[in-house]
Order: sequence, then C-alpha cells, then structure tokens
Amino acid sequence: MKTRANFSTISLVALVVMSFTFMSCEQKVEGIKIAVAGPFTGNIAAFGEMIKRGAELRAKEINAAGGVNGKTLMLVFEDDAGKDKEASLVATRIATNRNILAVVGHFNSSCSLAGKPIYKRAGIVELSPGSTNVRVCEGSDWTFRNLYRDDFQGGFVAKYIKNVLTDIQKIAIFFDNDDYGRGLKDGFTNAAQKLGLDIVATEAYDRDNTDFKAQLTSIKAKNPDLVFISGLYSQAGLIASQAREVGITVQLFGADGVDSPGFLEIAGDAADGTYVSTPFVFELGGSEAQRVAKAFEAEYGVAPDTWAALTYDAVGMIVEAIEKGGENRKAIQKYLASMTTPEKGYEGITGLTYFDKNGDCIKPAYVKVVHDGKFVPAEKQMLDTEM
Ligand code: ABU
Repeated sequence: MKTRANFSTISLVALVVMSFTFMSCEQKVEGIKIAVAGPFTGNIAAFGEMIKRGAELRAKEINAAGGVNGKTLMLVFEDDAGKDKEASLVATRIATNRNILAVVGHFNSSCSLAGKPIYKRAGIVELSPGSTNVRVCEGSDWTFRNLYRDDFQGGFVAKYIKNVLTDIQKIAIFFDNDDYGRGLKDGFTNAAQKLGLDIVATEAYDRDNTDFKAQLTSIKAKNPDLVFISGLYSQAGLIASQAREVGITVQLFGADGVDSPGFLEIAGDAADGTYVSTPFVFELGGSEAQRVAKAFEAEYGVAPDTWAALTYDAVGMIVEAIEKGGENRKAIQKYLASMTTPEKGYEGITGLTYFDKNGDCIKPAYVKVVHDGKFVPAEKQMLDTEM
C-alpha cells in the first residue's frame, strides 16, 4: 500500500512538473506567430512561391521597423498543396497551436472552405489573399478576404467583353470542376446571358488532367468568338497551347487564376494576346506599390505578382489588428470585424480593404493582357465596383 501511495505521489509530482515544463514551452514564444497557408508544393506552386515571398518581405520590413509591439514577427508556413484534404490537416495543425494568432490563407477557395469550420471552431482568423468563391466567408465570423468575389469577377469579365471586345458574340466556357472554376463559370454565365452574349459551349475539365484536346475539339466545333477559361494557370497554360494545336485561333480570356508568371512559362507563345481579369496590377498601383515592387525584385530577382501583393497586404492587416486590437485571437477577429467602412479600412498597396458583415470586401477588378510574353495592363480598364 505504502509503496503504491509513494508511486502515485511521485507520478503526480512528475505530471505537475511535466505540465509546467509544457506550459513554459508554450509560453516561451518570444515573437508574434502568424501562419501563412497556401500551395507551396504541387502543380500550382508558382502561386505559393509568390505568396511566401510577399509574406516574407512584409515580415522583414516589419521586423526591421521594430517588430510587432516590439516583438519579432515569425511566420509559420503551412503547405496545403492546393488540395482541400491537405488544407483540413493544415488547418487542424494551425488551430491547435495556441502560439499562432492568425492565418493568412488559404489561397484556393476549396482550401479556404475546408479550413473554415476548423478555424471557426478554434476561434482563429483566416484572412485569404486569393480565394474568390462566393461561399468562402459566408457563415463564419472568423473568415475574411482582401479581394473580390467570383460573382463580381464573372460579371466584370462579361461586361468587359460586351463593352470593350465588341466583336465578340459567341462564347465557349472551359472550366475547372472545383469550387473556384464552377463558381466563376456560374457568375460569368449569368452575367453574360443577361448582357445578351451567347454561350455556345460549356465544358468541364479535371485539374489532374494534362490532355484537354477532346474538350477543345468539341469547343472548336461550336465556332466560338472567344474561349473563357475558368481555372488556374497550370491547366490554362496547357489549354492555351493545346487550343492552338487543335486549330482554335480565337481570343482567350482567363480570370485571376490564370494571373501568374506560371501561365506564361507553360503556354509559351500560345499565351500571347490572352486577357485575364485580376484584383491588382502593380503598374496601376500607387507609389508605395512601386516601392514594394522594387524591394521585391531586389530581394528575389523577379517581379512580384498579384498574389505576392495581396499577401503582403494581408500580413500587414493582421499586424495592424494585433497592434491596435490586441495580442490574442479574439482581439484580432474583433478588430477586423470592426473594419466596416472606408474610414476604418486598411490602406495597402492593393488599395483600400474594408469588410461587409460576411468578411467580404469590395475592390475593383483590372484587366491584363499578354504582350510579347509578359502580362501588361490592358489598354482599356473598367474600374466600377458596382456591377
Ligand atoms: N481566385 C484565384 C484562384 C484561387 C481560388 O479562388 O480558388
């Protein structure tokens, strides 16, 4: 009996010591930790690379200026590979690490949607710099984004075609069969039909495929004036070159998922002349955007893209929320949720961000076109945020 009692006492003491050790380990964070979640590997890793660099540049500048409340800003990169199942695992890992105060991410709408209930349950903000599906922010007070939604983007592209590319009447849609591709296809179709444009073909593709010639041959048979690609650069690059191979010579138009240097690399010469809609164009940004573009190029040897810019701003927004709201998860959420007017908004390099009751924001769309192997701002822009 006595031996057992001693053993229990020793066990209890050991447990208490271990708990204190564990607690002091958890509390031993000397900096402020933010997670950045995105596709850092896999076939859309060009997005992830820009996201990582945009976040790192912002953190470097913040730390050089004294950190966050005098503490070092530490970024924890979590790779979801652009897949919803990975995103759920990543979200759980982030949510259960109490040292992480907020998440910048995810990039893919399907990943933000997969993470949403996990972040909501744990009470940690996810601020996406890339997800545009209409449902991403609905139903959670913890989810925000700093770019437009796909109902707006789809309507914008339809209106741009109607008003600017006035020779176009018959449109074929080729869409990625995921949350982003389907939602954008729906937004575009609704708006195009209201504007009197004819949708002559709607074909789906799976993101794991690399041969799109069967669907492209069906599209060609419908004789469209334009093919709208509702998907990501990795497939859009192949689609552009395979479209030319099967004899489709008409105008190609993509959306923000095609806005990546990766598209230019994969499509090669077939990219030339392609239009894309996008939430940001560096060349049309203000002086601070130009400064950041130069700093980025000096640091990484390449120009930043749209996603580097939106991530740069998203990290800045979270840091502002910590400094002005408080150093805990709930204070960050409260601060972002209070940014409901332009006056209370965040002025970043991508423009002014403030939120509606869902955590969505109203920001304009722009158009780029590929010219001589580079994205350049299209000659005609259409900057109204009301559709
Ligand atoms: N909006 C760009 C593509 C990422 C996504 O929403 O899935």
